[in-house]
This record gives sequence, C-alpha cells and structure tokens, in this order.
Amino acid sequence: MKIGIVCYPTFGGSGVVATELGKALAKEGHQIHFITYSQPARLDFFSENLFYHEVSFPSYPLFQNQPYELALASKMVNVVKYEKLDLLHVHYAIPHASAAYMAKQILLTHGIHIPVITTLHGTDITLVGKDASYEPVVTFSINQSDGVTAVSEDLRRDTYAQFDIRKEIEVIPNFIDLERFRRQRKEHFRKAIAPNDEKLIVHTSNFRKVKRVEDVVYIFNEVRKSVPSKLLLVGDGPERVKIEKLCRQLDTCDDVRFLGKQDAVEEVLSVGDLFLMPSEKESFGLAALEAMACEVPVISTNAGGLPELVEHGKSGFISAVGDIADMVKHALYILRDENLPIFKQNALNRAKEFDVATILPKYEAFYRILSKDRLLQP
Ligand code: GMT
Repeated sequence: MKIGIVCYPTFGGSGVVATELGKALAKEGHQIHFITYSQPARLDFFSENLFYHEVSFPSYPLFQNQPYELALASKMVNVVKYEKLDLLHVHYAIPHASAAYMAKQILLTHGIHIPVITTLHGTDITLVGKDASYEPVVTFSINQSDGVTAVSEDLRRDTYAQFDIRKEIEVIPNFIDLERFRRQRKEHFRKAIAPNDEKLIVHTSNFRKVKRVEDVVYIFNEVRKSVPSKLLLVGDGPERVKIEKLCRQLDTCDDVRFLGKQDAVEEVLSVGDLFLMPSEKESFGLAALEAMACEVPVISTNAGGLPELVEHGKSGFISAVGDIADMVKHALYILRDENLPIFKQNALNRAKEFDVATILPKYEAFYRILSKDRLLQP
C-alpha cells in the first residue's frame, strides 16, 4: 500500500511511534510518505520505500502565528494526489486530524476519496484536546476520521468519557523494535558513570510538568541513602532548570547526571538497573517499554495506561501518583541482589509481548479494512 504518515517530527512519543511504524511498514514493502515540518528525529536511514515531504509555510507580516494547519492540508492534498496514496494515517489529533479532514474534503472535489486514520496518543485528548479552545474541532475531526485508534484501553475510555465520540475506537498498543532496543554491552560507560559499582537509575522524558520529574529526584534521594546509586536523566524540557535547582537543594548533584536529548537512548538504558516513571498522566508510557526491552524494570504510577504495561510485582511496580514513599519501598525491593536479575528478565519478557512483529499486523489489518471501504465508495 501507499501510506501517508503525518506526525510531529520531534522526540515526543507520538512522533517516535509514527516514525517507527513507517519504518516497519516500509520493511514489509509498503511505500511510506512522511508529511511533516522537518525530518522526523528517528528517520535516520535511507530506504527505497521511505519518502519525506516537508511542509513549508512562508511567513507574512500579517500572521502573528503561521497557519501551519493550512499548509499541512495543502501538502496532504498534493502528496495524496501526485503520489497516488491509498490512505492517510495521522498521529496526534491536534491539528493533524482536522487538517486531514480538510485535505479529504478538497480531494473529494478532485474525485479522490482518501481514507483517514487518526491515532490518539494521549495529551491530544487528556491535556490539550479537552481544552475548550480545541474541543469542538477535536471532537468533530475524530468523528470524521474513517478509522480511529488509541494506544491503550485507558486512552480509549478517556476519549469516550471526555468527548462526544460516535466512532468505534480500536486499541492498538504501542510497540518496540527489539533488534534496536536490547541490552548492549556498555561496561566502559557503566564504569565511567558508576566507578564503585553503584546502581544506575534512569529516567527519560520531555521534562514537562506531567512527567513529575521532581518525584524522580525525591525518590532517588531516598534510595541512595540505602543503596549507593547514580541517577541518569535523559531528555530536556521546560522543567529542567527547576530540577537542577532541586538537585542542588538536596545536595545530590554529584550523583545526578543530566544527559540531555539522546539519539541512542538504548545505549543509556543498557547500563540501567531501574527506570522511574512517576507521571501524573501517561496514555501508554513508551519510554518505560523501551527501558523494559533493555532489561530495565520499571517503577511507575498507576496513571493512564501504565497498569496495562507494567506488571505489579513482576516487571516492576505501580503506585499512586505522588506516593513517593511507596515508590522508594518498591525501588529498594527491586534493587536487592536476589531480586534484580528476576525483575530484569521479567521486564524483557513483558517487552517481548509488544514486539513490532506482533503489533504491526494489527495496523496492516486495520488499513486493509479501511481501504476495502474505499473501494465501496463512489
Ligand atoms: O509523553 C509526552 O508528553 C509526549 C506524548 C506525545 O504525544 O508525543 O506522548 C504520548 O504518546 C506516547 C506515544 O503513544 C505515549 O507513550 C505517552 O504515554 C503519551 N504521553 C502522555 O500521555 C503524557
């Protein structure tokens, strides 16, 4: 099939899932056309089946903000028309689903029917989408999509609870490429960071408020009182300065390393003993799945879709949001010498259930149903 994928090109979870999905589909022989405003961060290799169409939007003094959605819709129209796409798959509702609706209507006037699939990722529903400034457009464009998927049961429930949705939402969970995300031998790196064989605790995120990175630091500060350990913080974002300040206040600076945005996050995860995800909300928790694939057990909250991923007492533990004492207790339990190897193995086993080879056919089957509908259209 010829598939257009619309996503954010940044390190955010939805862009990562969209890019990895496109790469995996291309490997299966589909022709994939990415449509976005810059090269997706994980689109880092050449393949005869991968294409990238950049959305450019000229500035004009009248515009306080560039009308990206219009430029995106126009680009979708041209790519669908000239590359003869079979369907459009947009990731993250805002503004991709409404831009796709506009493109679809324009294409109809050219005699082209293009099925549109919208994949909901989380904050497009739970944070931004339900804001009154976007809600009517989000509701409308989800209802107008030919197919809708959500990355967890919890997100599906939330979407029905918060919006007036009349469409069936299919749950297709996120997935992982186990060839890329696997524990690698990185002893030299481990030795450099933890010269005295300290335990390594890892957190990766976009450092937004919803991630509660300050809880990561508080948990770590308690853990290190009992178990010599170091904290690796991967990623960057609005909360970073506050977190640096907190580290100084708690006098943890010598044991905390800010690694910033990393392309090869699997190399950092390869030296990890424990992953912390104390998020306020998390529709799926892709970063936790990446950790588990690298044999790192997870301490997370019970927010959103996390209980669908982390098995309490097996591949990690889940606690109530903000219950730092509980997370510390669980962290110390996992880090015991007799428990750690078991949790590591369980984390890997759990990650294997989300292997791209298992999840990709679910998307392909969904595409087939929608393109069959297409043949029935006038
Ligand atoms: O985590 C973020 O803030 C980024 C956000 C995004 O849309 O890029 O991530 C969301 O989508 C990911 C991929 O489906 C999920 O794994 C994350 O759980 C979800 N984030 C939230 O729900 C906060």
